[in-house]
Amino acid sequence: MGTVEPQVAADAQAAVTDGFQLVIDALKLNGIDTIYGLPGIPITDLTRRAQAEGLRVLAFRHEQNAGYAASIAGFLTQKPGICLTVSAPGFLNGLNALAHATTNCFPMILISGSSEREIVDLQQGDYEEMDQLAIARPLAKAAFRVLHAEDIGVGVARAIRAALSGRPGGVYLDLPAKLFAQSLDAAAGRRSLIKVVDPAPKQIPAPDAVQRALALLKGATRPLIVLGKGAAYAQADAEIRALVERTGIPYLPMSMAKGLLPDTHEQCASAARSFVLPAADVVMLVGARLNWLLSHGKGKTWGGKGHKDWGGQKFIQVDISPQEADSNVRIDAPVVGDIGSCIAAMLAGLGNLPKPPADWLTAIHDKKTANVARMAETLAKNPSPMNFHSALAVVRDVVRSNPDAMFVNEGANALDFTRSIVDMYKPRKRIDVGTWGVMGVGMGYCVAAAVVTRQQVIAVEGDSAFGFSGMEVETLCRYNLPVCVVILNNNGVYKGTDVNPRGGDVAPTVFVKDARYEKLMEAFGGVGVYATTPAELRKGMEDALRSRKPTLINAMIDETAGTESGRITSLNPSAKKK
Ligand code: ADP
Ligand code: TZD
Repeated sequence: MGTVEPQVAADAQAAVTDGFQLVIDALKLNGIDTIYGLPGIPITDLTRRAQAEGLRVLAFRHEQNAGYAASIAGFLTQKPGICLTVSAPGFLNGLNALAHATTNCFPMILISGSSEREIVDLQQGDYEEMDQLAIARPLAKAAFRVLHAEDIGVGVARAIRAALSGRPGGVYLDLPAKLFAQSLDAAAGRRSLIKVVDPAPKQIPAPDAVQRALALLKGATRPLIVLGKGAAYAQADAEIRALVERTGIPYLPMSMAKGLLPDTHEQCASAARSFVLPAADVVMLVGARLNWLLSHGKGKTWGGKGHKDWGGQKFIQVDISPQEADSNVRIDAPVVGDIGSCIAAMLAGLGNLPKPPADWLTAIHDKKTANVARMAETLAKNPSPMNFHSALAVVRDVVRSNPDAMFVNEGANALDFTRSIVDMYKPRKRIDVGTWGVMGVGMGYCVAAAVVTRQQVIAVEGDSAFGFSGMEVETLCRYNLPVCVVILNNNGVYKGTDVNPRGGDVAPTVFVKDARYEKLMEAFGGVGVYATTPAELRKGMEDALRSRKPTLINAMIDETAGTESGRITSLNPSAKKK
């Protein structure tokens, strides 16, 4: 498609508008300023014209990464992240991220161009023919198609409202090719647009639900608060901090809730997780689901006898979704509403709640102290070759000195060790594999984190994890983003030591040994660093943060380090048999 820029200016004054223009106008009217996408038929001109109209259009090398960027932009901003793709294959590439957004409760809109409806529906073999709406629907919170230019305003408004209201999620918006060229009287076009009013209305909890929860807390002798990424998303940081500090209840942050209060906070029980979960008598979940990441609220993790047995805890669950309670175990006090309103209501009703009994706090404190001391010993070692711990001791220091930096993390061991070793100090700094434990979010997240927050970004990546989005280092360089990628390179998936007993091909978990990932970054003008010692890693990271140049540090670590599947070996059927 040829460039249409002169046309843009002409149309601005003209009495007619078209589908392209109305999509852009509808997004702008609703405060959307960034599109993450990949051009091609039929949306190439949409990307050009959006850019000409002042939207930031970030083009990726693969739609999946654009989609992950959009999803995390939604999490960070409470505005739906927009991913724009071409039809069929581009749409399918973006679909993974759409499902990811829905699963993780991130607001996102996947907008895909699609082929001619008449041909698609008769299955006559159109260019990139696919019934995209039907395919997206089960993976999205909502899915819409717009056939007429005068309905674009409604379509965009419905997509925004669906993505943001209640439990946020991924929304699909199907825009057939024909739509873009349709023209419409400009005044009628303007009238057809909708500026969404109050897209995520406050949901005030019922007073009796709040009372029920407070009564449970009052009767608790070993209370615990679990903060999830819903709490981070809600941006109710002051209320959450006030509740934790006024009640004096120990809290456990889930991975992406780390930093909501600093991980170094005296009430943080992360370093005593395996002690507090089974020992607690009343657990208040705030924006966290009792899914696999919390062992479904039962079993040995929670002090149950067998793997499906209830541990005896009473649960309070603060969540915007009324359907979430009882999904795994009985919830004694569901508090349904948005977290800001729920926590504010609880604070208002708190009265003079006594602090938790001293023996509970002392027991946690002692466990923490012992575990932290043990970890400090491990971190102080300086083995050769470098291992996860000696490398992450460096990362921990650098993050402590740069608490505003965004932090992206994926891998198996590279994820689990990092989560427990690297403290977060501020809300919504840590973004990672989320509810699915998915590999591939890395570079997409880096782009969005840099663009949305304008802060430095540090990414700690397993070598396998990095590979899923590695080509986007070109994107980092193209937009000159201040991203420092650290690959903890142990030559394979989990580790690099598997051997094929029959000889021939290497084992499925093994990669090229000593792969020089840093050269990938150099190929596009960024800085590559090959680091074999903690000192080299530290220098590489500090230089990257100082220069703000896209940097990739290939941190070579012991290929025997790590365990199969990291900390979730128990979920791995073959490992279980062993
Ligand atoms: P984690 O993985 O950190 O444990 P989950 O993704 O399992 O967190 O849970 C997040 C929960 O937060 C979801 O159940 C979702 O409905 C809820 N949630 C998201 N946003 C809000 C909000 N603004 N107010 C209340 N609950 C929210
Ligand atoms: N594919 C996708 C999309 N997500 C996944 N989670 C996996 C495959 C399976 N998988 C994991 O769960 S972790 C992982 C894979 C392939 C990579 C682990 O290796 P790594 O990290 O190099 O990234 P460590 O530090 O060596 O464990």
